[in-house]
Amino acid sequence: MSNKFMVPFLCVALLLIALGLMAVGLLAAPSSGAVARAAQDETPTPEPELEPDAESPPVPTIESNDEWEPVIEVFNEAEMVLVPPGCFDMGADEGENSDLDEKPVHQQCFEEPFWIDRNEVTRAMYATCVEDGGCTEATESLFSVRDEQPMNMVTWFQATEYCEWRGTRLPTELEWEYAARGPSNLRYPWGDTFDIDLVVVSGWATEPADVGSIPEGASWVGALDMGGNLWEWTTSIYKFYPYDPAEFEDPENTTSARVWRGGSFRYDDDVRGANRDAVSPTRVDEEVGIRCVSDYILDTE
Ligand SMILES: [Ca+2]
Ligand SMILES: [Ca+2]
Repeated sequence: MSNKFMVPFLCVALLLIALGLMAVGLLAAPSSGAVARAAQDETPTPEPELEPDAESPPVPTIESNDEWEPVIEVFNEAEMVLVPPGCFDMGADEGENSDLDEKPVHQQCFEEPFWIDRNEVTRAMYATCVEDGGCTEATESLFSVRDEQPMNMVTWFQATEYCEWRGTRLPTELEWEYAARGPSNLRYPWGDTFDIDLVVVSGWATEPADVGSIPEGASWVGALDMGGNLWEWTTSIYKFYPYDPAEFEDPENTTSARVWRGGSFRYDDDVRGANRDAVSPTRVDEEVGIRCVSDYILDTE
């Protein structure tokens, strides 16, 4: 090619390259713009998070609560605490002011760790799910109105949908009780002795407190308000013990009463870790809220 043709050829080639780069820029623009908009959004849609994954380090099995230091991680903007493997005695016997449905005490073991929400789900967290289309509007509450108060007046179905929207699930009552009491089988999340200063209960509370208001009442894994503030929905079908997941857990069952755990701002000594209550999954109540759990190693398929 002579110089006479080389100059126009190079100009055309450069023009084509420039047009090509502009086209790539235009194609890229919408996604980067979406990222920018998402960053500005005050209630961004949680991005699916697949961590912890198979790279997560093994968690030791423990034999008493004091062998464990709380581990807190944030998944999809929610704080969760790690529950290590171990065994505990589920239920409560005579002499513990227990109810008939807590007997007999029976040992249960976890071979795998799991995550549980550090706090009850707040109104703000649930509102984000509604705005995103993952949850339906709840019935209005007279007692829980602030953003950081716990979400209540939700059916078991709404609680289930909320946790699934976050990529998590409701706990079984077995998981809930282990996270509240631990291998040391504590009577209350904070210890073996009732202390009204460590829990949001009747006697001083007339409405749910903002979540996590009493850090000193944390359970052995660092979960707050496990006793009191609001009862919490579990997946478990209400039956008498011993607990057996084959009988107590059935995702296809949408009619049987489901277990609540932890007591509420209207209760006193019933904030014991072994205490159980149960109602229809369609019930809405000022006293019941949501706490989610997640497997330690998430299924990334
Ligand atoms: Ca609670
Ligand atoms: Ca009970």
